[in-house]
Amino acid sequence: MRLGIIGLPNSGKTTLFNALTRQNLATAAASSGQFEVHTAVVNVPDPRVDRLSAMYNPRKTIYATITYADIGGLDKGISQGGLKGQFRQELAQADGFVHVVRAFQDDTVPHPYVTVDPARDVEILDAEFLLSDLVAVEKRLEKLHGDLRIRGKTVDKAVPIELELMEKLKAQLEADRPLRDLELTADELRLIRGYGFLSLKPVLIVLNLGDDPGDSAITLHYDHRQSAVVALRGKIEAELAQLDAADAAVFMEEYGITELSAARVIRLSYELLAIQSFFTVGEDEVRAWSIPVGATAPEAAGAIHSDLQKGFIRAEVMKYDDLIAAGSEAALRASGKLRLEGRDYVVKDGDIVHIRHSS
Ligand SMILES: Nc1nc2c(ncn2[C@@H]2O[C@H](COP(=O)(O)OP(=O)(O)OP(=O)(O)O)[C@@H](O)[C@H]2O)c(=O)[nH]1
Ligand SMILES: [Mg+2]
Repeated sequence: MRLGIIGLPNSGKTTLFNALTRQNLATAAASSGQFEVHTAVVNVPDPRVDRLSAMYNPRKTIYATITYADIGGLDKGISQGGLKGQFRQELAQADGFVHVVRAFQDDTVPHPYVTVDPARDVEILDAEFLLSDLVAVEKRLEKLHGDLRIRGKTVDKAVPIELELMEKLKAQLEADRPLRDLELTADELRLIRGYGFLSLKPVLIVLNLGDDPGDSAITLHYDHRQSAVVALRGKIEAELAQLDAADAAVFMEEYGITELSAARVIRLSYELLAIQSFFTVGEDEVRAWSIPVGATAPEAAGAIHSDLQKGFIRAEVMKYDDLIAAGSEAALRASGKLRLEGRDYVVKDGDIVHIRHSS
């Protein structure tokens, strides 16, 4: 899973990237405004994994991960005539976005539109994404209409279906609404998956607050599907991410911070992607695996290895809460709470799964 960190120049993208990934990339008051991408993989914090690891004492403990990409260079006008090349590719391949919006006042850091105005800034990039999608939809419509004209009555029956769908997307975009607000069927989503439409992707808006205590009152209304808003103090979080746990604790007390937001942002972005975790356990490793909500037992097996999906026989499933309540796997087995599930079983978040297979 890959999340693109986007935002206007100087909004604090790299600062947030550093806070989430514990890196120390240079930030600058003078934005270069250039297309530039930095990526890092982070563990998704999960107390359940910690607990299971304490129970099984495995050689390895592996958390679910998310890749964050700090994408510099987005600004007003970028989608005029369609996003091009590497830039388009980088955005299109993201599974979702973390949209950093400046809410901090700081005269030493110039704002590209002078005043600090989070709602306006969100609008600016949203409009760019709508325009980028509209250009792509119109291009596709042109091609589909061309196919209809050339081949006349013997046209592939998929063409009119896609045409109708594209017209629906176009109407949505022309009404200034993101594609993720449309209720599309699984079939429709499959049809358009290859286009990488930007306004279809889930988005987490991060309000980057300053240190002024009054900043905590700043809010933003963003009433769209598959989206959420969180606020944090990016600069402090980035500084804290550089410290070891003991020093960070002292620092946090000084600033009156009870919990780091970075961990919360990582979890929120994981949930926003509509993915969930199941676990495998043993002496060798305790591991969290990511699957889409709604995935079946064979699909979960496939996340581990394609051979396990092909040779799938059954899944032994322990509920996380049952295991914790029982105290050990042996006790859970003795109580008859180990379940045997077949191909149609829909795996739930927190399931501990052992795949029986024939391969
Ligand atoms: N006061 C204050 N300054 C911040 C905060 N977050 C970022 N800055 C400063 O704002 C400047 C820009 O931050 P960056 O993280 O580089 O912003 P960016 O969005 O990555 O900028 P570009 O990649 O150049 O577009 C730097 O000087 C940061 O130190 C914050 O929460 N408070
Ligand atoms: Mg940057």
